[in-house]
Amino acid sequence: IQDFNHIIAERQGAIALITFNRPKVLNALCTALIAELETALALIEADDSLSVIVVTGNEKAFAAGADITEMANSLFTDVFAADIGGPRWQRLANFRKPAIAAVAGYALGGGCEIALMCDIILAADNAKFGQPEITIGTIPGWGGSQRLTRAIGKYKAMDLILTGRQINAEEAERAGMVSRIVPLADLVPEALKLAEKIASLSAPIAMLAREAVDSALETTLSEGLKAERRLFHASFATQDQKEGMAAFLEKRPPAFQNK
Ligand code: CO8
Repeated sequence: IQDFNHIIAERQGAIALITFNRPKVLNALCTALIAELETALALIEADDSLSVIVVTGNEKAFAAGADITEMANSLFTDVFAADIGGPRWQRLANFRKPAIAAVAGYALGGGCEIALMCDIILAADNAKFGQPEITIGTIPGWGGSQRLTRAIGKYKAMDLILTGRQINAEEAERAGMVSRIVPLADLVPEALKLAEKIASLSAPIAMLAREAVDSALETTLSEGLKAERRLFHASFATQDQKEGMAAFLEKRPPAFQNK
C-alpha cells in the first residue's frame, strides 16, 4: 500500500494487512508508528478496492503498549498539549471499514487498547492481554478504561486495571473480549480467511452493520434501536440488498456489486 518504517501495510486482494514492525521493543507503539498507522488507515479508507483490514504484530507481541521511553519524562503540559491518547491515537476506532485484530503474544496497555478499537479480536493461543499501566504509575489513556469496561464489564475490568495482571486468551475469550481463539501458527491465515469471508459480502452493508453495532456502545437503548432502524432502512437504498434478496428467492449465490 505504501512503504513505512514502523509498520508494514500490504494489500491481499480486498484485504489490507497492517503489521506492527518494531520487533526489538515488542512493537511498542511510538508516536511515529501511530502517525504511520493514521496515514495507512486514511489510504485504506479512501481505497474502494480495500474493504476489510487486519491488524497484527508478531508471534511474541501484538504490541506491549505505548512506548514508555517516549513518555517517561513527559510533563502534564506535554501530554496535555499533544493530547496524547486523543483522536489521532484513536483513529482505528473511527475507521469505517470492518477491522480485525489478530493478536499473538503480548497485547498490553496501548496494545490491548488498539485491539479493543477493532471490530473482531482473533487471538492466538499464546495471546496475553492486560492493562499494566498502574504498575508503571499511570492509567490506561487510550480508551482502555472505557472500551474494556464496555466489553467485559466493571468487575473484570477493575480486576485487570487495578492490578495490571495479564490474562491469557482463554480467560479473555470467557470474559468476552476475544471473538475466537486459534492455534498460533494459524493466526494470520485464519484472520485473512475471516476477512475474506466479510469481504465476499457487501462492503456497504458491512459498514452499516458495524456502525449499528457500535451504536450499542455509544448511546442509550432507545437511541441505539432508532439508529439501527435507520441503518436497516438505508440498506434498502443499496443494489446489494436487491441482489441479496433476489438471489435468495432465485436459489442462487448473490453477486454483490458493493453498491
Ligand atoms: N515501551 C518501550 N519499550 C518496551 C515496551 C514498551 N511498552 N515493552 C517492551 N519494551 C522493550 C524493553 O524495554 C526491551 O528493550 P531492551 O531489549 O532494549 O531492554 C525489549 O522491549 C524487550 O522487552 P523485555 O526484555 O522486557 O521482554 P520480556 O519478555 O522480559 O517482558 C513484557 C515482556 C512483560 C511485555 C515487558 O516488556 C513489559 O512489561 N513491557 C511493558 C508493558 C507495559 O507496561 N505496557 C504499558 C505501557 S503504557 C501504555 O501503553 C499507556 C497507553 C496509553 C497512552 C496513550 C498514547 C501514547
